[in-house]
Amino acid sequence: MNLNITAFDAHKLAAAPLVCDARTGLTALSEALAGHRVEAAYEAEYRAGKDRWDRVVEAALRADDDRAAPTQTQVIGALDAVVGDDDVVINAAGSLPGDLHKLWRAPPPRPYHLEYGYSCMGYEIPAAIGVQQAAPGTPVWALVGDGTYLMMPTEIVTAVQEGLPITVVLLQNHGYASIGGLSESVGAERFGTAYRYRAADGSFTGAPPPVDLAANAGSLGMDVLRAKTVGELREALRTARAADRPTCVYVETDPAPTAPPAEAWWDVPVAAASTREAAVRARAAYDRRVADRRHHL
Ligand SMILES: Cc1ncc(C[n+]2csc(CCOP(=O)(O)OP(=O)(O)O)c2C)c(N)n1
Ligand SMILES: [Mg+2]
Repeated sequence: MNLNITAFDAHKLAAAPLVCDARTGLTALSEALAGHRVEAAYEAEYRAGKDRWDRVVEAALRADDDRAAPTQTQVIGALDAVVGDDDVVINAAGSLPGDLHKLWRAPPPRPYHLEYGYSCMGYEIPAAIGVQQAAPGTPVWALVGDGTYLMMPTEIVTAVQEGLPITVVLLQNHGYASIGGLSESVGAERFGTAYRYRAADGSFTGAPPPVDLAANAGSLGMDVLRAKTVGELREALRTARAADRPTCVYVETDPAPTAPPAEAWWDVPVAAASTREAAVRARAAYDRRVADRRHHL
């Protein structure tokens, strides 16, 4: 079901369209579904599946070695252990939305604000400013990838000027890990998605250039905490949460994905006319998935 105020969008992706205001629509749906129960067998199957997934999440978030560099999923795990019921976590773009979608635990009332409609890089810091203004005294966390940070760090200055104690958790993996993976899946082999020097063969697989985003955040007025290990990260997150100034927690992570696979398929069309071997293979795989698609209505 696609609930949207705009008919054009409500009809996207072969969903059942419900054209109305979000709050009104959800209220009406809740009323219409009052007393509705699914079959007991379905409910049992659903609960068992959810329990299985909870164990997967638990394993993905765990970090047993305090001295090791954290993976991206362990950063999410460290944050999960630090946030309170009222903390607001904000994210929009990169590989984090997909990972959070699978792994972030948001039991009510824990607020969680994921802008995945446009997934607009650069949304996170201005959003954190807005949330912090609306909820003074509440810890607000903007989760920001390095590519996203480079696109729009400048509103940090506004947070500093306004004395808003937001925390930016900056995940440095030297490139567009998400677009790298996506481009590989459509046969485009990660072209131009790493912030690395060119190697002798012309590929971007050299060392990362000497770009220091933590120093950049500091130069814009933030307090900066650099975390190299899981232990340092936990400590930095706790310090940031208690801080009364805008604070950046900077952590290096590996670009290789560590989140468990969702086994979902994303309909991203693949070039049909390309003669590149990787693209031809990707197109054949795409055509198979399209043929498997079922409409439920
Ligand atoms: C304004 C904007 N431009 C382009 C994109 C497409 N895009 C989505 S994720 C991404 C790369 C994000 O890189 P980073 O923040 O480092 O996250 P990572 O993929 O490494 O997790 C790009 C270019 C976007 N979502 N928003
Ligand atoms: Mg990145």
